[in-house]
Amino acid sequence: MIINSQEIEYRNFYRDFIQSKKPILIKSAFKPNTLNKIVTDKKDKIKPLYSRGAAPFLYTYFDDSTIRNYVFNLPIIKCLLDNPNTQFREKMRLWHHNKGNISYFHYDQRSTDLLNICLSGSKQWLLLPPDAPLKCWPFYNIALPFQRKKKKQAISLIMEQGDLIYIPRNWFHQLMTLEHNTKNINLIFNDLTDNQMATRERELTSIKRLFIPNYIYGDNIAMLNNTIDSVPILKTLARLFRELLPIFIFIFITIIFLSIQAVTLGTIAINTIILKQIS
Ligand SMILES: O=C(O)CCC(=O)C(=O)O
Ligand SMILES: [Fe+2]
Repeated sequence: MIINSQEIEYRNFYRDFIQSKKPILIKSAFKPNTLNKIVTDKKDKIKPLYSRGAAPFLYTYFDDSTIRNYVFNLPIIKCLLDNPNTQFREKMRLWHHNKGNISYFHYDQRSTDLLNICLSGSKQWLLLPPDAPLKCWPFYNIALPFQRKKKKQAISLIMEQGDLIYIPRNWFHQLMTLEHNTKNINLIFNDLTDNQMATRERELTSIKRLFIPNYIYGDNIAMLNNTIDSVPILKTLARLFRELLPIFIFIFITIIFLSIQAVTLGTIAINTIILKQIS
């Protein structure tokens, strides 16, 4: 799970980790100072994701050729980029957090694998595999609170300046920032040899297809789009029902609660009027 950059053969990175979908933290994968300086110089041009828990809610990608050239030419990334089996998204995301920030448990949508490099500071990653999925908010990729027993089983990795982490598609991750001024850049890509999609992700996309017939999933990877086509309509409808059920229950409980409040207030008002009339 943790390896030193000297111990890794970049040529075999795809075969050993990406194809076998094994997360890995590579210590001292790059020299962070030059990149950190480029990013700092450009801080007015690229928009980092600052806020607490920003990860799940904001998807602000930035596009900057100087940063892209630098990042995509780091030997380990270049090796993957040159591999015909990977399809990288050119835009990246920059996270800029202070100590204590938490990006809560979520998985990255669109079945993308992700690489994340740390420019400054440090973060703790908690990882849970897709075969032990957390329950998420309806129609969303963010885990519901609680589920403590499962969350306790997460693997913990500490990422420091100069480290790179690889997280395979559909793995749940939560990040806690350990130092002020922690910056990390996230790159995503699809492994074109891999047509596995998490069941819920596939069914959620199939629901989208019901409403938007030409909906294209993710970065238009044919293999994944074909997989979605094969979801039976009954499974799609069952998923729709399962996602809507908690919303209906919530609305139902709210209506009952408000009705009880209204009846109680009404009774109090009537009693007050009667008491006034008696006296
Ligand atoms: O750094 C963070 O807080 C969030 C990173 C993340 O979720 C990602 O790279 O996918
Ligand atoms: Fe993420």
